[in-house]
Amino acid sequence: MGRSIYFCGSIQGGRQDADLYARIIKLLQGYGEVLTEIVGHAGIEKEDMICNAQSIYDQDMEWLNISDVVVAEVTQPSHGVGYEIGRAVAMRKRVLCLYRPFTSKWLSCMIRGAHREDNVTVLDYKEEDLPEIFNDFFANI
Ligand code: 6IA
Repeated sequence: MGRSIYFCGSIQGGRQDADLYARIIKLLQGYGEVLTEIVGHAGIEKEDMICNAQSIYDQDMEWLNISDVVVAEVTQPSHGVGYEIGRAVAMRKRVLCLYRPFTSKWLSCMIRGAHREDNVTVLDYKEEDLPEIFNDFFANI
């Protein structure tokens, strides 16, 4: 069995980076099964978001629980992504947070400051760096 990867990206927080999420998910699929493929889906509209929040929450928490590793794109601020990262840290998961510094968005100290050598990695990146970042990251897992 390959790895289970939980990918986090903004949904209700704003879909500006949805195409980037889809490209990241494609790369991650080279390293395991991405449980949260929906995060990269194009065309999620506001109407789709009027949904059964509790069942989505329960499903996502189950996936987070069984995942081997969590990868989060954190440039677009999102309550859900921050929550998922906090829960993943509490579960002692290996977490990789990816932030693009060359935008107008500021990264929360609660994400930046969670960086630890052993389990939480917070990286500034450019998209072209991702293949090398993922190669290095997954080589140690
Ligand atoms: O607060 P946000 O919505 O931006 O939080 C985004 C994060 O929460 C993502 O990493 C997802 O794992 C999770 N999440 C938030 N909303 C959903 C969702 N909505 N489906 C699955 N995971 C979600 C339903 C959309 C669908 C009906 C098209």
